[in-house]
Parts: sequence; structure tokens; C-alpha cells
Amino acid sequence: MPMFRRFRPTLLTLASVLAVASLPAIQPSALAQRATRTAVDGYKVVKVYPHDPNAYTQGLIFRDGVLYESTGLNGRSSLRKVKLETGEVLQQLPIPPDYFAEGLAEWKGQLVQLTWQNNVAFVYDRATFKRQKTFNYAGEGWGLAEDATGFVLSDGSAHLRFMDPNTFAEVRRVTVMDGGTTIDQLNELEVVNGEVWANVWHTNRIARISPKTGKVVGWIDLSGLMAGGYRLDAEAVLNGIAYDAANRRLFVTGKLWPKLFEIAIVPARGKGVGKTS
Ligand SMILES: [Ca+2]
Repeated sequence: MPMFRRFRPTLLTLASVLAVASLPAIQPSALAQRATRTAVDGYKVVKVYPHDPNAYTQGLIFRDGVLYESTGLNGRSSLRKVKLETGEVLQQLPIPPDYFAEGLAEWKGQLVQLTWQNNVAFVYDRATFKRQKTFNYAGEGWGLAEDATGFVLSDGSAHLRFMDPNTFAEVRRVTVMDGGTTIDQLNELEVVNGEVWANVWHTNRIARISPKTGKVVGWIDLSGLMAGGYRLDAEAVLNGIAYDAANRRLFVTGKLWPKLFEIAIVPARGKGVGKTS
């Protein structure tokens, strides 16, 4: 999500930061996990690919051998077609600076790109990137993905909203809960084997969510993935999940990350996701 949207450097903020700095570093999701004993899966890196370190990744999908990516920030937002193996941008459409692009999904050959606070989604022909229409929606736009019935949208709250694929009207919503704890800040999304996977903003975790109930059925902890303390920017956080269902390949990256990873999930219990070799 956006840079510094809640951060205003005041003395009060500084005092809060100092107060927080003296506490153990516990992510909200970790608190939830402790309370509920929801399984936390690990990961294994299968392959590493280059990723444009100027891409402020807000949406990522994999279709027919290539990645499609939506990047954010006003004046830097874009829609991109990216070669997986090299990170080369094969096709790019700049978004007018009034818009801050967000999540990205596909429906029947059309790409749908959210905007953060403009209440509009752009609909493009996937092959040409020609804009065909727009959708309007209430509230903020963060992450977007699609399942067999339509789109699923996150807006920074603990809600996942399910949208009609033809009108983008909200059909239903669920509240995401891990046991008794609501999980908000849901960001980039991907539907993987019938579950909605969500990056949780400013954490190294992906929540695996039941689309039917909103229940968190598991966590994936990707701590250490972008090794070497790569935090040139405080907002350079994990964000971007793309699943190649045909080949069971799972790709993840982050905002301004120079790398994109194919990973396999090492399950705490049960079956993993992704190839392990
Ligand atoms: Ca995605």
C-alpha cells in the first residue's frame, strides 16, 4: 500500500516509535498465531529471477508464460508485461499521475487494475493493453484476484469483498479472522487451490484464507526471503503473489525488490504447494 499514509513525523510519533522500539518485535499476525495455534508454513527458494527495483509492486499475476504487474505511486504507476526469466519489461502502459495503481487480476482476456483512492478500476485488453472500460467501486482498492465466480478485492480492512465480474458490484464480503482476531491490512492477493492468499501489509506473512468463511486456515512466513537487509525504503515490503496453476509454480516479490522468487511451501502439516525440485 501507499507510502507513509499513516506516518506524520511529529514528536508524538517519535515518542511512539521509541516506545515501540523498546518492545519485542512481534508482528500482529504472530500475535494471532500464538493465540490460535494456526499452522505457520515455511518456504524453500526454488529459483531466483531479476525484478525491476523501481517497480512498486501492487499487483502480480502469471498467465501463459509471462508475468503481468501493476505498479503504484502517483506518477510512477504502470501496467506491465514482464518476462519471467530476465525481468525484462516487454510491454508497458504508464498510468496518468492522478492515479495510484493497485491490484491486478484477469477475467476472460481482460486485465482489471485497481486504483488506491480513485474509486475506479481500469479494464484492458490483455494482448494490446488498450483500455476498454472502467469499473467504479466504493472505498479503497488494495489487492485484486479472481476465482471461478468473479473478483475478490481487499481494501486495507479485514474484509475481502467479492465482486461481480461483469459489473464489479459487490456481491458479498467476509471478515478475515484468525480464531478470534480480525486480520486487517490485507494487501496483494492470489487465489491458490481455492484459497485466497493475502500479503499482510508491513509483514513477511501471507494469510491463507477460506473465501467462504474468511477464516485464516494457515500462515506462510517468508521472513528472510529478501536477505541481506534489503530495506532501502521503509515501504519496500513483501507484496506480490502469482501462481502458475498449470505448472504448480508459486512466485513472490516485493515493492522495489530487485528479485522475484519461485518458492515452494514447506508445510507445518499437511500438503505443500509448489514444486520442490
Ligand atoms: Ca496476485
